[in-house]
Amino acid sequence: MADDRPDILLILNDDMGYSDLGCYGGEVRTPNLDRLAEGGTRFTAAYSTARCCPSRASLLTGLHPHQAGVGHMIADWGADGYRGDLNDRCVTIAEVLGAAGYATAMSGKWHVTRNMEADGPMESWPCRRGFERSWGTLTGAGNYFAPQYLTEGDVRLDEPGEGFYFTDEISDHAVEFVRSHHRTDPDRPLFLYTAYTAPHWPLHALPEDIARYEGRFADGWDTLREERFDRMIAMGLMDRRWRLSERDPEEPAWIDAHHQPWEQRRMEVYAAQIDRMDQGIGRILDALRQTGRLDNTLVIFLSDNGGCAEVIGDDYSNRRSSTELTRDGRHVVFGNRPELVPGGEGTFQSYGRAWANLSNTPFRLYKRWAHEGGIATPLIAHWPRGLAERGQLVHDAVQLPDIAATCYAAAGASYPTERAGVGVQPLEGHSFLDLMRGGSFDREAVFVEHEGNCAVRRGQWKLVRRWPEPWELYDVEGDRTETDDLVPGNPGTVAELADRWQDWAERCNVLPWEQANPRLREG
Ligand SMILES: [Ca+2]
Repeated sequence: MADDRPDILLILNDDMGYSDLGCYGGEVRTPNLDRLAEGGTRFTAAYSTARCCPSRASLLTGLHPHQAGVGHMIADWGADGYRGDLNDRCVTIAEVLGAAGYATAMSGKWHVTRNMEADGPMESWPCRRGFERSWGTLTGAGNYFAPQYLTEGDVRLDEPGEGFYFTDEISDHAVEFVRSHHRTDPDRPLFLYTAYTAPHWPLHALPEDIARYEGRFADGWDTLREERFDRMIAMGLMDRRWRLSERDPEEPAWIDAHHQPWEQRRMEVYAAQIDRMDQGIGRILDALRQTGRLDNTLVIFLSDNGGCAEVIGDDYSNRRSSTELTRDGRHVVFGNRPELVPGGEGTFQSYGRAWANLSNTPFRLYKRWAHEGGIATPLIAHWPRGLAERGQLVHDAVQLPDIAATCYAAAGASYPTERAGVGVQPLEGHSFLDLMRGGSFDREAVFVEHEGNCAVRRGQWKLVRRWPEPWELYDVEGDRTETDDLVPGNPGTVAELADRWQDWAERCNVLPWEQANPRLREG
């Protein structure tokens, strides 16, 4: 008898702002994601945990990041919440769905292990955490034309040659996983995790994609932020009562910006990186359509954190490899230098704070912080056979652990109590399938901690702090863009939410940042 459980395609991308996609009000051409949005559901209040590693650990396990052992990045800081590796008391979506009979595959970026060397421990590599097939990088960011730590299953791969562009390779491997699965085992459902590095820095894109955006950002970040916000209101993503946050006070008005042609070029390359990803997503969807599988596939798309304000300095190479070369032997030049044209493999730059401010329109702050600009992510879900609603918006707050729970509910898979004889922590997420079918959602609150930046969102309130500053309080129903701090008039609400955040932190292995971070602890 044919198995009628859905395939699940989980697509994550990297460091993209809340409103870059066309279907979230942005300038980037994303017809494939826009079609998924038209035929499915967009969430307007979905939350990540502000950075690559913790977000991925939470997404993959249905737990909060510190519970999975990846409360910060991939270094072992000597405490349970900060091991830099998925621990033995969590299970990945691939492990749970694999045990339920799914075929499992992943293409792209892993970034939840501290062990990346071929002769070291592999316990938390994709192939040891439930994926039957995997291809991609074990690490975080890197050169799109020659990424480091490329791995297929248990095997580390050689440096790629001419014609390699990482985004295309991630798409092509995902397509191949769909096609080969359908050839060999068509009746078995497939779980495919596709994790793009786009549009994380460096600004590396293909000339034909960059050309498509020539001049598109010439009006500058101030005008473009206003235009985005207007489109978001017209689309129903934003409430008319909310105010566009002020331009980042550290950045100049566009009319005062130096090096405008270079500034435009940075954003053109960034847009091209997202555009190329969308083209690849189109090819994966085509493979599912051509094999007759798309109608019964649950596709989920999201970003791992908000737009990124990090600056690449001239000395950046010292932190990684001072001898990084292009494939034809030239030195890669690091640094956001206006005399260098970004896009090709000879440069290594980022798009900078002002453009990240546009990416996160209408919100404040960026990747790393728990304000909306750091943690609000687009989230699209599409499943023609399972979800009747088309083009709807869901405004309820959801967060990363809910993705695993939703996958388990769609697959009818049960969450285990143990893994290899060790007790597994209870699932933290809640399935949002009912929410997409017009039902309600039973959640106490959304909780976040990253580098001492903390947030709790419950009902109309969000309590948030920027380490080491004090708490701020916002009414997210009346002021989602966090422009009016209500701490002074609401001491009871502040105390109650701060207590709830503290209870959550203690339950989930979160340490005070001064205590977690070895540099602060020992300094
Ligand atoms: Ca990221």
